[in-house]
Amino acid sequence: MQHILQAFSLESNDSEIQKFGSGLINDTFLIVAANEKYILQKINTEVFQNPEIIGKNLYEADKHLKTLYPTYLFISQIKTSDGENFFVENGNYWRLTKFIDNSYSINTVNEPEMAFEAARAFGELTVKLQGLDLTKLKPSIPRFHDLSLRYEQFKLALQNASPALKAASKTEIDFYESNNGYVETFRKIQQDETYPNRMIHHDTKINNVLFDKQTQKSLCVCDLDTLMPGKIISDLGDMVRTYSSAESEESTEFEHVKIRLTYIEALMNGYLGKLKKNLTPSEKESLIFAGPFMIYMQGLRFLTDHLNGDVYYQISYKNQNLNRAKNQQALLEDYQLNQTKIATIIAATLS
Ligand code: NDG
Repeated sequence: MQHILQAFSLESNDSEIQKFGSGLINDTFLIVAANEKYILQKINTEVFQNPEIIGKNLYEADKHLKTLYPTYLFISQIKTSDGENFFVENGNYWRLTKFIDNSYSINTVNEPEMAFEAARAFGELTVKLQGLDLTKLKPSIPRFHDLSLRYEQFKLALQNASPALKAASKTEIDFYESNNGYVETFRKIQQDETYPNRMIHHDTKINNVLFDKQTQKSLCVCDLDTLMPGKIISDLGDMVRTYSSAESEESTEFEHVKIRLTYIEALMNGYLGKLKKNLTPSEKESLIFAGPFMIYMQGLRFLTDHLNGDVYYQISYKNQNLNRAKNQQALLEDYQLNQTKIATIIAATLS
């Protein structure tokens, strides 16, 4: 790997390289060279078929932030000695960034304060990127959070799956089909001209936030490959999905998969505290839909992958994607039971 480091003008004689993190998409390494720490990543080009788009989106976001908010911590791409965002070799795209000192990340949210901090960080990113010319940017994954597309993919998987596989997941198929009213709600938002696109992170899970070792406050967000124009329901919804659940999406203790209202309150306070002044009436109206939108879409994606024979999400045991779909179903059912209380929390946060 030494020549890769050299491409980024890193002194490689005394460098150390080790695998880093728990991400499932890209390959990530921690580099120590000349007493500085860096993160080197090989982009997964199955998922990101045009990495140059990531490079361009991050470059534009970085330029905007550096101009308007010079002290805001944003993880910049380090250019190669040829001035490129990636070192490309044999179709592999390598990207280098600085490692953020004094930071740590967590994999589960066990205190409402962490949910507040993380949500604040994602809200701040979107608020600070307001004003960036979105017409310069393209999606790094086209139609990534387009629920209509995800529903079409589910229908296609149903057509192609064997009768035995379908019979064994009939309860889940029925659940996701009978809740397809969410697809219609999404379509209305998509067609609403008063509903803006903003710069959205699109993967707001907790381990994409770096916390300060001393203060436990959020320092910055990371894993910026899906930072692209989108709707706020994507980021808010994925926080509801992953911070408010009492169990991770891998849990098979479905009876414990429940919404924790104190975490909803904390994350709403964190996110809307940053953004509420900027929201349009149509966005405010959609906040209650954010959680179900993302829970439903994620469950649908897991079930679709199960029906397709587990081609997208890595599995370590048979029926894991079906279990993930069941887990999301349990969470969505509990959200539906708590919807009135959640609406009250949102209204209080907005007031
Ligand atoms: C992956 C997905 C993300 C999803 C998560 C669920 C991509 C690029 O898995 O959308 O929410 O665990 O498909 N990312 O990170």
